Order: sequence, then C-alpha cells, then structure tokens
Amino acid sequence: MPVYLGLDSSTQSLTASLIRAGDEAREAIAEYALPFDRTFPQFATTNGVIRGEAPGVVAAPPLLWVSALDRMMADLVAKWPAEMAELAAVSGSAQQHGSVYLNARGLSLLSSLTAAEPLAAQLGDSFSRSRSPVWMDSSTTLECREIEHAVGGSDVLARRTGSRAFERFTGPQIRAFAKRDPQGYRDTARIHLVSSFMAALLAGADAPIEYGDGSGMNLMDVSTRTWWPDAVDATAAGLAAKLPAIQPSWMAAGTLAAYWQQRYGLPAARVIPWSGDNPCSLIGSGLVREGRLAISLGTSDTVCGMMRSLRLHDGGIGYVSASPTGDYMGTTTFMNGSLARERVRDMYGLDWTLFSAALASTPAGNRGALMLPWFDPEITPHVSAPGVRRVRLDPSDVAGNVRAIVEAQMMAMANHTRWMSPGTSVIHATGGASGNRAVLQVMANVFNADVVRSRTGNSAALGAALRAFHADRLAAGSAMSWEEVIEGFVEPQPDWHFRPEPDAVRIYEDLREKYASAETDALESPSATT
Ligand code: XUL
Repeated sequence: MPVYLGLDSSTQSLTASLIRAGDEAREAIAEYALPFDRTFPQFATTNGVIRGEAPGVVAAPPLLWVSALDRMMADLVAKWPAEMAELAAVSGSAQQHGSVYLNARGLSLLSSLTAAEPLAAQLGDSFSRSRSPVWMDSSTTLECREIEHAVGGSDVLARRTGSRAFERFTGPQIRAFAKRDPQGYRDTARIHLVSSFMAALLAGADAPIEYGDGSGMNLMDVSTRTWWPDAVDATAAGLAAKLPAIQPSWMAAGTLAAYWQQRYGLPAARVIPWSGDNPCSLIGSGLVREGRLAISLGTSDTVCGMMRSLRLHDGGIGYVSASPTGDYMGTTTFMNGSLARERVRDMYGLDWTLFSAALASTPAGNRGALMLPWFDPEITPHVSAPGVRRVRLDPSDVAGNVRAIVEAQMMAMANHTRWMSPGTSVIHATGGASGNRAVLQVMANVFNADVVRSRTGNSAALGAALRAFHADRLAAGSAMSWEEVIEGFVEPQPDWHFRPEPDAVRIYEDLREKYASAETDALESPSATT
C-alpha cells in the first residue's frame, strides 16, 4: 500500500505526518518534528521568528525553512527507509500569509538544483528579501487602508477576496515592501507564499499557489479563484508578473525533483500543492462537512468552519477562503494564543502541570474577574497597541490569572465566531494546548458545545498527508470522496470528550456579555497595563 507524506511548516517547527493509505487499510506510521529555534540556532530565531526594530515587524529567514526541509527529508529517510521508498505523493501545510521573495537567480535555480550540495548552500543568494514577513507582522495598517481605498472600500475588497485588508495578509505586506525597499521589490522576480515556496523546492519548479492559501492574500477573487486585477494593481506596480499561477489544490505540481531522488534515493513521488495550516487542519480534523467547528490552539488560536457557500462576516472580523476540498471555509485568528499562555505560565513560575492545577482549582467564571490577554498586538479584535488589562483581577492572584487567560481566550473565540457556524454543537480541538483537559472543559462550557480531540498531535500535517492521498488517487483515475479519504484517520479520541456543564454554561452566558463590554471599553480607551 502506498505511503503519503504531509509536512507542516508552522511558525515554530516543521512537522511530518507519514501515513499508509489505500483500499485495504489505513495506518498512521509516524509523526516527527524539527523545532526551529533548537534545531537551527544559527538563524537566531525566538519561537521561530525575528522581531524587527520597528513596531509590529515580525519576520523569519526563508533559508531557515529551506534548511528544515532538507534536514527533514534526510531524517525521514534515515528513520523510515522502507516507508520512504514507497512514497507515492507528498503535500504540505504552511503558516499562512507569509511570503518569500526570489530574485531572478533564485527563480531559475529552482529548476537546476544539484544533488551535490545542500539546498541552503545553493540558494543563499536567491532572495531579494532576506527576511520573510510572517502572519504575526502587524506593521501594515497604512497599506491596508490604501489598498481598500484604491479598490473602492473595505466592503468591495471583502466581497471579492473574502476579507477586508488585514495587516498580516500578503497583499498589504507586498505593498509595504515595495514602499520601504523599492530596489528590493524591483529585484524580485517571483513572490511565493511559504506554502508554494516549499512545494517549489520539492518539485524543483515554480509551483503554483493553491486556492485555500491563495485566499489569505487580499489578491485572489475567492469566487472565480483567479487573481483579481483591481487588487493586484492596487497593491504594487508590476505585481501581476511576479505572482505564480493559481491552481486547484488537488492538481499535482510535478514530481519530486532530481535533487531529492539523487540525494536521498527517494522515488518520483507526486508533489501536490501545499496549502495553509488552517485549511489543512480542517481536513486533518475530519471537518469535510458543514456544521462543526475546528479550534486549533497553537502559536495562533484559530477557529475554522467549513461552508458550502460563500458567507461573509459583515463586521470584517474573520475571513472566508476557498477550501482545499473545493468548498469554502471561514477562519478567525487570534494572535495571543500559545505565546500568551506561556507568558502567564512563566510570569508566575509555573509549569504546565501547575498551570492545569491552578485552572482546576478555580471556579467557572473566576468570580467575575477578567483579563484581556493582549500581550502582543491582537488580530481579533483589532488591537495595534498591545497591553494586558485586568478587570477585578488581582495581578498577584496566580490561579485567578491562569483561569482568566484561558476564559478570556475561549470567550473571545466564542463571541467573535458566532457568524461562522451559529448553533455549533460539536467542536474538534487540536494543537498543543488541546492536550490539556482542564482547558477543553472550559471550551465546552463557554461554547456550550461538546468538545472532542483529534487523535493526531498535528492535524495540519495529517491534513496535508490526506490531501496527498486524495490527489494521488484522483491523478491515478480512481478518485475518492473526502469522506472516504479521511476514514480511519480522523476519528476523535474516545476518552477525550468534554460535555458542557449546565451551571458553568449559565455563568458564561452572562460573563461573555461582560467580556464583550470590557473589550469595547478597552478599545475605546488606549491606556493599558501589563
Ligand atoms: C491564519 C493565521 C495563522 C497562521 C498560523 O489566518 O494568520 O493561523 O496561519 O500559522
């Protein structure tokens, strides 16, 4: 039975999910991760990124991702030689919105990589921008307004591209680069997403951007799934020629380049376009039908739901993408996810066991104490000047602060995602913090929904492997429905099912209103405390 590989190039690590799948059986072979800071200290990243001097600037060196991909293939072949020899197709998932800027040399090198030297040694002079902006960058508010104005307003942009302009989206980031470094922009021959760049390295060719991740750019018409010329022109001069083609998520982008075949003895496996981590996670969580939500508790906390038809949010809080299943999906992203939880853990000298004990020792509703956890600028709601606020919460109350951050994150997610899937009764939780039972119980109570947990540690990498399986069958002329593709891989863990507790649900109905008012008050008055 063929083997499929899904790779997830996230903010803080590169993770592989290796599966065996066919008509007879389904088997998860392995999950394997390379954390960036620890594995590649030469790039001097902290939590996978480098913060700039100017406020809101957050980036990562693209050579880090190149090095990680090379090391990952070497490690996978060393650890699972028999399985990797049977590799039929590979796909991937990447942190969304981040962009990679190749000069003419880099673009042509993609198709002439030599197996004699590591990838990073060959691609050193290939970038017209040595640091890639990532989704955590919030420095482009001005460019967002300029693009919206040029296309006729934020509503027009949202109707065509699926979202109003967001600071982290690729279009505003490209515009900022073209303004801040006009020569660097002129030297750019190709602008890739992290996802399409990684696929290009695997295929040894200029890979396409696929529908799902292409939706996070403010450049693609989400209905026709083609570049929208008005947005492209509004973003930067000459941009159309620098963008790759857009392609369906399931159409192979080639086969593994000679580099991978010769250097690691890999077969000519199909390379399927990479997508964003949230679209891949939706598939890896088994959400190929409407009516359920997926919540990923990772570097960012995100809430995603699948939609059969395009449904926009009037207030422009979330955004709508084409999903790699051919449907639509809604996403709402919260910047203050795992790094904010870690800040509270570290601030009070706790580890995760003590953090969980503190959470379990405090009552639902925290006796009315609230925290607005904006350690970093927040995406939802939009907060550009960060600062934590406490309402009736004593900063020295350790357990109270632990409960406050978890409740705040859950209430913000519940309040800001009603538009996506009203009346959701089941939530699929995934990501690092979904391993914490006390956190999932708060989620069930705040959302008044059952919460189940995926069996896999990384639903984005698994989703990418399942996308490789789906596309391989399609290319071989034996297409499968998405239900058939995911069967046997995405069933939740039986002993991880959290039901809402009626008393707590009642408390949160009231507290969610108070939280929403505290948010409004905080957004209206700029002073904050940390
Ligand atoms: C989604 C977003 C984040 C990144 C994290 O819009 O910005 O979830 O994809 O990897």
